[in-house]
Amino acid sequence: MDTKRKNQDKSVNTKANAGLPENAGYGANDPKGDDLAKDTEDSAGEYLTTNQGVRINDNQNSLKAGDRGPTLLEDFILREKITHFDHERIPERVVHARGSAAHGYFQVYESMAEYTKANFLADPAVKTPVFVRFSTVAGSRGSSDLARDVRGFAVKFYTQDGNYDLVGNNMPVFFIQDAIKFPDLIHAVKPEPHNEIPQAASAHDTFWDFISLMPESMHMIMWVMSDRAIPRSLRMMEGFGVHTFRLINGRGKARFVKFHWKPLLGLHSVVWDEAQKISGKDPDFHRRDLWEAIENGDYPEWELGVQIVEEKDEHKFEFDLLDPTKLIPEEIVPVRRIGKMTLNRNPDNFFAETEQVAFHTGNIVPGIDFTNDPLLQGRLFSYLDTQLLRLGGPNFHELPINRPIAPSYNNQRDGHMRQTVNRGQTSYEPNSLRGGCPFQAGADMGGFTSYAERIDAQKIRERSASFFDHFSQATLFFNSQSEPEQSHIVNALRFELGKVETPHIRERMLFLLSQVDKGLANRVAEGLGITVPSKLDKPMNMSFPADVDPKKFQPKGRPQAVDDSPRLRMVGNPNFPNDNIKTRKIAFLIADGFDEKAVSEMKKALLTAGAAVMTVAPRLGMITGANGEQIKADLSFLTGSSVVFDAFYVPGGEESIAALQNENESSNFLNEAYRHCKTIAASGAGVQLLKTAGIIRVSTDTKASRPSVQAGIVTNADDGAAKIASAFIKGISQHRHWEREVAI
Ligand code: HDE
Repeated sequence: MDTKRKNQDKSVNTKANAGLPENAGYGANDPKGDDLAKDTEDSAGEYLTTNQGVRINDNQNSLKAGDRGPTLLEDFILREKITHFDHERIPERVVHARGSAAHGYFQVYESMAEYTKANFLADPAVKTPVFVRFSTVAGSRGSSDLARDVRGFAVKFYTQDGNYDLVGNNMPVFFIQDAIKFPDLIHAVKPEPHNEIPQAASAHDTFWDFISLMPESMHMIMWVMSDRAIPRSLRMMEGFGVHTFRLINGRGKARFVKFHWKPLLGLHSVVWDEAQKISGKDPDFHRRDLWEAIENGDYPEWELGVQIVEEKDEHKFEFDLLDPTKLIPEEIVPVRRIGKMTLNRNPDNFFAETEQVAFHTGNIVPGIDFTNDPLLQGRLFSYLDTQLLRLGGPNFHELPINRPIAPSYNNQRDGHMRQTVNRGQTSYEPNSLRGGCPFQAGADMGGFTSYAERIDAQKIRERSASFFDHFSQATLFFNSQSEPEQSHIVNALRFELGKVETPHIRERMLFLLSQVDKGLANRVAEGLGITVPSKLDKPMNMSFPADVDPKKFQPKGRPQAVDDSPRLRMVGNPNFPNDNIKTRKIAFLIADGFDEKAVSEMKKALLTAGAAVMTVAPRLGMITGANGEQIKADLSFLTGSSVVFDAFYVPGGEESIAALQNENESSNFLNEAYRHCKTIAASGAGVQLLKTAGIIRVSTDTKASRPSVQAGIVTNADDGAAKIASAFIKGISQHRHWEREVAI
């Protein structure tokens, strides 16, 4: 790979550069006036010391009674070091434990003051610092990035009016409608409690047992079984706030809003076979990709989108806006893109930032408010509660990554690990001893006032009947997928349900799938070697009682406004034209004797188009071309792997191709690339390697010197790499050539 540039953009991300007073928020909280930038860097000190500042004279040997004698309890240096080490872990998050994060900033395109009084959405000149943590849900901290799973997409905006957290996912709906089911869902999906199997994947019998008893999960199941659950990159996935929130403007007018993040690199996934292989070859695939992109100056970007619904239209949809298992199709309420988020700085310390960051759905600022979505309401309690346990007490807001840039003044005091030295006599309000400070801020002074929603209701434990249509949007999602994506859903369900050992769980699932789409259920059933039951004879839980005819219990809602929503698919989604190859990774397969001209011509074309090129050879070290020019092999067939690349090029050079033909792994590379539907190009003698690998048939056609482009295979038996460069680039921009996939 080209030499990495340490090119992180520090110019926009500091608190001062974000248009905020230097040290805002820190002076008040930090008696020494330290800020993030001044936090300790160990290498800055000349001598090792203990935590008490005592210089250490020997860090190699513990204090012993004689050089072969027992270690002495007196050794305060050893005891301090080991004790600190013993306490270096905090409990991992109960969900979303594996995460990767980055700093950046957000800027609105034009003032949204008509809709919200949130100041960070009012002024296009303001760059609001953000910290974004992406995560998988089920796996533990050390699990693989490529599990089939939902991805967390949590954004902390450090606004001038306080921290605002938009804690979303890469899917716009959720499994359950009411927070009271969340612990059940998570217990079911995590490794089974008796043997802690499976790791980094959704559990089999327990998860599908639960799901098959919870018809409300069927829409989300369609998303989780789709390619959205195996993204190519964290930089290439959408984000969603999921719940309906409220925007409140300066005149107190409220509107409903759904939040979206639209990635400027488009929407891409890997295929399941690749996902499983990447989990072994590079379990840090997504983490590495995000880190390297930022190091290389390829800053990931997303546009913030909003779907705004007037209050008077609350009941005009065929679903309930408060139901988190439903989305508003973009064809009905278009997404307006209102600003852009850029991630431009990697964390300095994983633990201090990525691990200790504490998100909370309850962190909102004036201009944004909640709705009564019963899932959101439960989250409002859960996040603060979980941080108290995970971060050890009520002062986690003082950790640098969690500190607001807006100054915080209140009378909260003490508690574990309090950093602030609060001065003065008063810690209560109202007071007169300190002239009444700090005062309450009226709404005109930026004080937060909750939206005065009228509520006149009975206190009941019930679910609204408007939440009962569990299948219409699952059907809409499935129908809106392209053919290859539908096949991937079928295969995902065959795989996951194929791992389930209890027959009646599979049957119940097939019945639910048949309520989504009969063809889907039949295709899954075929793979499982069973048939779809026409009715259920096993008891269901409260969502689906045994004494109720299921057909009556799951009314399809009112006729859906759309029966095809192209913006729900990944292939051919009008929001994301496949028109560039920026940051894609292309492997050049070479050996001694390669054609230098072909390599340099193709490399130049790809780099100009924004892609990255890496050379893979039978061995590491310098590889010598046919005319004596040398280039470094970035990877060998042993250290590299086909699945971590987006496309492949085999340049000519008789000697190079003869060597590659002797190297089994080169054929494996190309075969996998072929099976994973990626673009492959070859020129000159390189075309022979495609024949050896069985990717193109030996035909007179490939001997001809005219270029050929077929299903993402771009060849020119003539030496001219330049002649096929643009066809190669176009092929890569298509991402995958699904026509190569065997239809099921
Ligand atoms: Fe979370 N969720 N969640 N969740 N969630 C947590 O908070 C919870 C839900 C989401 O990178 C926990 O700090 C409940 C929906 C993300 O640090 C915990 C319910 C959505 C992250 C928690 C939900 C999310 C979390 C675990 C149902 C998408 C990672 C550790 C009522 C809109 C944030 C922590 C990060 C993390 C509870 C449902 C997204 C336990 C009770 C829906 C992205 O508080």
